[in-house]
Amino acid sequence: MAVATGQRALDAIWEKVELNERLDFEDGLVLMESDDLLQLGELADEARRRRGGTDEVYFVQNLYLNQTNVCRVKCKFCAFAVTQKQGDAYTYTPAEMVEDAVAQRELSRFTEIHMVGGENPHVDFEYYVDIIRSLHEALPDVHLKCFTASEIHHMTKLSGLSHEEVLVQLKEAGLGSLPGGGAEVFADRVRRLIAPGKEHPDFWFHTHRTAHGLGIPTHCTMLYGHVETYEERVDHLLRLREQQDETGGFLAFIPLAFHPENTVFERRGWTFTPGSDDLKMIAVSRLLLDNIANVKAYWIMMGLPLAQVALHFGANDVQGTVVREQIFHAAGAVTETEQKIDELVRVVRAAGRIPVQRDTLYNEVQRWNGAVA
Ligand code: V47
Repeated sequence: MAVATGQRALDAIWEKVELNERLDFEDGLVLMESDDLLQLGELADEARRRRGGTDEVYFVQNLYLNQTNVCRVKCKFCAFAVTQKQGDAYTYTPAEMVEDAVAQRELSRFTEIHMVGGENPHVDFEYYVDIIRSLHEALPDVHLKCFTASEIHHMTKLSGLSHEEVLVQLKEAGLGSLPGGGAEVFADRVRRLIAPGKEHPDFWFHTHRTAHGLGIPTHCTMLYGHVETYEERVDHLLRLREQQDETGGFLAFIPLAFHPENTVFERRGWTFTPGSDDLKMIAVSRLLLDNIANVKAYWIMMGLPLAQVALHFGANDVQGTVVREQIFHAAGAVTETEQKIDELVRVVRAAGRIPVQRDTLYNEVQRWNGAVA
């Protein structure tokens, strides 16, 4: 009986998808609670195509940098952050960041620097502006996608400036867009359990709304697979959808699967998310976020084989070449830290899709048509 009810509910969602009707909270819950993974994938792929999606799958040639791992917030999910006193603490100067990035550019023609870091209380706002200005001067044709909304909020505390003033100064120095981190799960209950020292989610929205108003596009994320309920996941996605209706500035959504190693949750017995949950998150995100064009299957987090499957569950982007990744690897990721373009192309083609290298703003850089070699 429960299965029939579940199927009837899914049938009603199929109808809505075919009519391009918006799904609601209850629909989201039905999808989250369904164990019919293949049907979820089919539904999500159908929704993607009905909204204009094609066989193209995007990736960007990028370089990951972390300016500091020193952080004042003790988020319980984080294995990356340290205090200033710990032996492995680092805070790079703007000159060191430039030297590193320029040396890396000799090795790969990345078009984007993706940079996030801890909320370091021992630097001032000028430090962040300097990094952006120096990187922009050294590599003017590279898009700087830097600093989560939490870091922007931290800069308002360091400087006494408003979020708008901080973003204006960073944009003038060369900032191109914001990554989507810091969102975690918006529900107050979850926030209190996993990140009690972090700012209220209202600030995350305020930062993104302000950025969009200034013409700075952003990304959005959700960190799932810890203490959150399905209701809280759906609520998170619908809050993002509402924001996107208002401002339209989100380029992509990236579901981030919780990695427990070296966190307090590991000691409490938490394990990695099952692949079925990762695929479900991709599918439900695609179905609910009808106004965000791109959903990323982040290979760093799920590995390339599952990312390939995710391309049939509503994802249309595999993020990028990355080169160095520290946040997920500190928490137990066993994926590579870099993929060459050739490998991303092979993986996308093997999934039956057309690889397209994009820039940060989803302009095409290069495409690979034709049959798999
Ligand atoms: O906010 C931290 C997450 C985020 C863990 O915008 C963890 O394209 C899982 O912003 N397990 C920072 N997740 C990374 C980030 C990001 C990553 C990829 C793509 C984009 C984008 C942005 O990483 C944090 C937090 O949500 N995180 N620790 C962990 N143990």
